[in-house]
Amino acid sequence: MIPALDIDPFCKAFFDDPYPAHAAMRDAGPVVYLTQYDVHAVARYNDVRAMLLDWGSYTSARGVGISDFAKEKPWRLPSLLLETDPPLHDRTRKLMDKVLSPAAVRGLREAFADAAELLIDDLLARGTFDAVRDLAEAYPLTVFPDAVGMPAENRRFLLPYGNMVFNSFGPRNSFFEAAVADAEPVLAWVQAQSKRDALSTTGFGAAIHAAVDDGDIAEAEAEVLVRSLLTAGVDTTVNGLCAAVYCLARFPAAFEQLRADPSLARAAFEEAIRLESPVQTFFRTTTRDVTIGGEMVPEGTKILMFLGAANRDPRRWDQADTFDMTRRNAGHVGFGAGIHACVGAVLARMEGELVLAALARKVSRLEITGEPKRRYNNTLRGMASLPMRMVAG
Ligand code: OVM
Repeated sequence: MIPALDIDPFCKAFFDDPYPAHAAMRDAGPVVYLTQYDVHAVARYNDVRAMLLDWGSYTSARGVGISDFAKEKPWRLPSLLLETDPPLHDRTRKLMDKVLSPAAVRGLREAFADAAELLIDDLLARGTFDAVRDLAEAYPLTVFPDAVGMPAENRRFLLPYGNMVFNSFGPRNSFFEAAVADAEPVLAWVQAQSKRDALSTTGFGAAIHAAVDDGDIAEAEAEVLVRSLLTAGVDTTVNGLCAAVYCLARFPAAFEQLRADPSLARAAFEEAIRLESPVQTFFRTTTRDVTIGGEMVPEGTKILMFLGAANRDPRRWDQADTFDMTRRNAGHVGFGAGIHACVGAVLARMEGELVLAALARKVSRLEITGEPKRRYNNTLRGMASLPMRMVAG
């Protein structure tokens, strides 16, 4: 028997405190049925990881949201990376792996480091600020569009666009409706920015379009792949940085540890990703009758993977709910796993490392000075506002 639970993982109360519900799903069994949405779910580390690795049994091509592309028209043209299986996936992924390679990312390191230093100096001069708007959003919104080769105008549109797409993986609830209320200009802008002529001749965007000349992909495909960068390259990092700053501000001993050894910056960012899991969930769809922990789940079933619950599963992690930047956190699924594992992780980790290293070297005190406000999104976990004071030293 697969346990049936009436948990709603797409409502305000759940987003405010998902952890009791995560535990209830993990403890109920390896696979559960969520009555409110007629979907199955996995929340234990081992089952989430196994599902991420078995793309043959759990397809992404029917969408990685609650909507089944075999039954409903997709909300937007499907991604050629995220919402595909091999062999198409492998062709596009190979190109994106090359565009976002460690060597390509390394070439940006100095510019990204300078931007991080400048940002923290500026925030120290101000003293008080909002760590969401002025730090977590400000940094990726500067460095990432530059790296893609985008023009300077309207870059903030990347935030509402990410908010729309990540909400669209959930049900058509009030969060989704609010996010798409004024979609038209943002969608038009994103589409325009994906075109070759809109992008500089250097940068990730140009590198994707160059593959058209080599005959590797079609022009229209290049535009959809650039769109993937614009979709997944900002909001995710914003919430990762927000998670890291929020952790360091709440755990002063951890911040002291980081100040004493700024080379822990990379590990601190990684631990924040494990603990807060900015991308909380994705769906898969079964391609055949499968067994999960001895329970049969039929072909064509939507299964919700709780990455955030897996990353705090006490079956896998000691002191799972504690922020500990010295723990061995390799193997967390905050960036996914398997063929769809985050293609931009090298870049995201560098951004996190550089911002946290600048904080560690320049700041002596991090203090939350007002009520943190949560941002509600069907997929992303993050904050809308985090009032903060920083002291130099
Ligand atoms: C894409 C895409 C969109 C959202 C998320 C994502 C986390 C990728 O358009 O390819 O990965």
